[in-house]
Amino acid sequence: MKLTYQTSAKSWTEALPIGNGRLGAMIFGGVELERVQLNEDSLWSGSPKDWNNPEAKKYLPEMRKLIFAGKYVEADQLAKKMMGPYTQSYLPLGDLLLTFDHIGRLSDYKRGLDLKDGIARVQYMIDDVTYTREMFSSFEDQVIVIHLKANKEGKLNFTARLNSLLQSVTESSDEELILKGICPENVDPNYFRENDQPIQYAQEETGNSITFEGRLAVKLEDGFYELNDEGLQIKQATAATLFFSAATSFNGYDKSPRKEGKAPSIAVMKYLKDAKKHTFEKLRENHIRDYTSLFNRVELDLGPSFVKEEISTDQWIEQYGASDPKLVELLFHYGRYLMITSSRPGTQPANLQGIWNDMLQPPWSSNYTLNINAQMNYWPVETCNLAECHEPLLTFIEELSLNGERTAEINYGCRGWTAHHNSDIWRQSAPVGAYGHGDPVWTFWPMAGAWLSQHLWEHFAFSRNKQFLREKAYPIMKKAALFCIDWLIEDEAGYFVSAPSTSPEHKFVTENGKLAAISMAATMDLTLIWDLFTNCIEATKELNCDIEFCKELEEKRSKLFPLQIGQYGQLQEWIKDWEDQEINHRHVSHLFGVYPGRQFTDHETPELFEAAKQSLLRRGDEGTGWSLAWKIALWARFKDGNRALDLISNLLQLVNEENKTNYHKGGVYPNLFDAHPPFQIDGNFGFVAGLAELLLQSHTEGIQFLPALPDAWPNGYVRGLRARGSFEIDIEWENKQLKVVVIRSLKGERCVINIENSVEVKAGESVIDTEDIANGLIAFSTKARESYTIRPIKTAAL
Ligand code: FUC
Repeated sequence: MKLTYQTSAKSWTEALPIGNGRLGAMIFGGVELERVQLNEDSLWSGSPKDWNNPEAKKYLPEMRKLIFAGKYVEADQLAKKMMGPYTQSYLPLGDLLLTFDHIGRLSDYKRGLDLKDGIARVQYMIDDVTYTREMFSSFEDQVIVIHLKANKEGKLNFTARLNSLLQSVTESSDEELILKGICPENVDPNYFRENDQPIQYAQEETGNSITFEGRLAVKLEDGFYELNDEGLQIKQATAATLFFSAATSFNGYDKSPRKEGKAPSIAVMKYLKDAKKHTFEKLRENHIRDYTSLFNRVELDLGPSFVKEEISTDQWIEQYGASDPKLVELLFHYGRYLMITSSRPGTQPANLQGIWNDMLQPPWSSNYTLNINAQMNYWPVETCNLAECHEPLLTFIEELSLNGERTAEINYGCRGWTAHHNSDIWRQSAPVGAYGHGDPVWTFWPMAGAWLSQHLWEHFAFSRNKQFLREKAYPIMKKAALFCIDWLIEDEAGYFVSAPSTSPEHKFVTENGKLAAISMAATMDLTLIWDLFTNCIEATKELNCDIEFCKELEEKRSKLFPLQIGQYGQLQEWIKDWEDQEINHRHVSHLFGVYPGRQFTDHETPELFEAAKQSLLRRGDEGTGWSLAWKIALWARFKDGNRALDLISNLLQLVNEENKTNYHKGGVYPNLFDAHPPFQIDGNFGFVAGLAELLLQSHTEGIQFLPALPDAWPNGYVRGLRARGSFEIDIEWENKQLKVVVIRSLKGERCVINIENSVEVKAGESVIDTEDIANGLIAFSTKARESYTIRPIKTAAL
């Protein structure tokens, strides 16, 4: 449950993250110089703007003609006229630098992050004085707290400074060091190099960008401090508590952060004033109570560790990787930690780097990438019992859908809402690409609304909260479906196809040997639309509403262009059996229907399920971080735990800053951040989801326990996972056999389990009636808040 190291961090991916969903920091743990790199989740470049492109509508009929005539390369060219601008960037707030007046011999250095209490610690000795630091970002008190201590009186002497890469100044009040600044009006993505000034500021008076403020205060138990505009000096103290908080003028995705912005000072001063009323111990207690209320919900034991001696986390990864079950557990718990620290109700959703970023032009703008990455971030939240952490994404979807209604109308003349490959804090919904710079293989993809809507449905499926479904989820899902209804067109045979259509980021080889992105009815479109229509159909039945609309969806779903199996036995990625641009391409978009979708199962669609497995085999076991994570989840659905563990081994390889050259080879950094490379947090979250999927699945009728347990984990338990139907589940196994399952029913729904053995189900001490239904499914009624124990019954033969 701990990440530990014997030296301070030399690079950012060795530093340790703390966060409260909004305020994040990376802690380097230096002895003479401690760097605490700071983030605030609403610190972005830009402001609301119109990115829709009315020209797109004009070109759509011509585009469709080209596609139906098989002129795909020409279609790609035309798509360049249908783009909008790139999104804005997530920005770094600054650094808190602590310079210590240490004179003497350094010994016994260690630093770490304890996942049990969400606190980062540094400890070392200078001669005979022991220095300790404890650091956390408190959700309850909205401050970053740093407690520093020397074990000899008056030995704590240091200076604290604040600085930022953004346009900013530092000043001081009576009690606080203040950092004030403004964000650029525009920051180009780092792959777009056509502007002399990729980072543009406006004059103070004319600007419309976000402004921000950070404040640092101190509370001393003894000694004294001096404060001026340069810094805060602590002298002859024994213990000190630093409080840092920050806020921005961001006031909603559709409001000018200048003219209609919030006043950052007011919020920050209040956070500090309130926090300073508490002792350090009280703040720590508040933090631990809040953090553990989420973190302690899930427990996991995959078997004993091979490591007996103390080992630093990076060496542990390097020497053992996934062969050590305890390291796999650590990566799992770390992913849950990262979710709790980067996404809490009321915050922005976790972006490509969660909330941690130290660059003005971070990779891919550290934005929301909607053709896999943002969704993957949220794959583990429902299964791993962190449903509250889903809230920022669900609110993001709602806001995006409002902008996306205008994009649907202006760009395509369609009803409903659409969004494309990228978004940002302003909820950009139109295609990106700087009006022709981007490649349609990624810019042109109007299916983000369909995919994101799955999250609304899943939040309902796991919670069974009908009010949420009625008031929040279904209206947005319905509008996403309306867009798809209008977007689909009938082909000559009467099937519905999407056109233009791409399979995210992967091109095919045309009949004349050219590479092209755009065609029609790519498998991913069809499976996303199937998923959305199916979820909407089920929603209308749950809510007993929209009978006619439900019929229309059923009718359209049955006439979606049929999915096909290609020459290699693979599930075809495109409408024709074209060769791949890259056989090992990192995206596996056409397998959406296996995971996270539910269209292909061994029982309902055995042939397509098998073909999907062939596709995955053809793609191979390599990939970027998130690609490996997706494959883990896919192998879980294919019930091959050993193959999934091979992929986990690929993911649990150490990537150092020096060997990040191989773009397609994932891994983890010394701080266990997932490496695309570069750092991208989706792989951390996708891995958590994939691991949970090895142990519990509930996407088909009948909850499955241990559907894909690897042979290497013969004994173990998992507690507190969640299944659809609002059940919380503990599973214990021995010699690869199910030993006991405990199901806590949260809403009193009927429970259906899918289990090979015959079982006995007990509520308390009494055996309850179960009903055998077809296909090895067993059902029983439950009462809300009651627990049910399921034990396999040993038959005579056993
Ligand atoms: C998509 C992926 C890349 C990367 C980027 C953020 O474009 O294809 O691999 O993850 O998002």
